Amino acid sequence: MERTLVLLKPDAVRRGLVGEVLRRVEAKGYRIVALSMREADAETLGAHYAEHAEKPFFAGVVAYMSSGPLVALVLEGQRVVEGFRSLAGATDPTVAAPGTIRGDLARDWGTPEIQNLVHGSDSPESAAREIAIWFPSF
Ligand code: IDP
Ligand code: MG
Repeated sequence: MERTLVLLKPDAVRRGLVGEVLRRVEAKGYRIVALSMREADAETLGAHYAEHAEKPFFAGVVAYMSSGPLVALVLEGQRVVEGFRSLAGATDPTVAAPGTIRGDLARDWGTPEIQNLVHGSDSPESAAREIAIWFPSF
């Protein structure tokens, strides 16, 4: 069975949207097989966003992701990697399609980093790598 790593980012927790996002995931039919609220440290975020380490927005993203508690999840289901990306919508919330998590619930706040409520692994290979970072014993 396929799995994906999802993060409900600190803005989702701050804005009281954890329940709404979990509702959408469960309504879609995916199974939550691990869930943990925590404050992410720099080492975890550096590993998680290693592909973006050289990008100009990297420091801003790390500051955003460590600005408060977040919720890490593992979801399970056929084609869940692709399916959760579809539920989440495009990276930029201003243009993310209505009906998606980012399209319905996120917006541009004028910050240098894009605040978009959720992360979802972009391939089964990324999911395996990211699940090992966030849930090493899983
Ligand atoms: P994704 O989350 O849709 O997979 P990625 O390109 O993997 O998007 O970027 C990771 C995160 O970094 C995004 O979710 C967003 O928070 C932030 N980000 C991505 N691109 C930019 C950008 O061009 N400017 C500012 N922040 C960005
Ligand atoms: Mg990504």
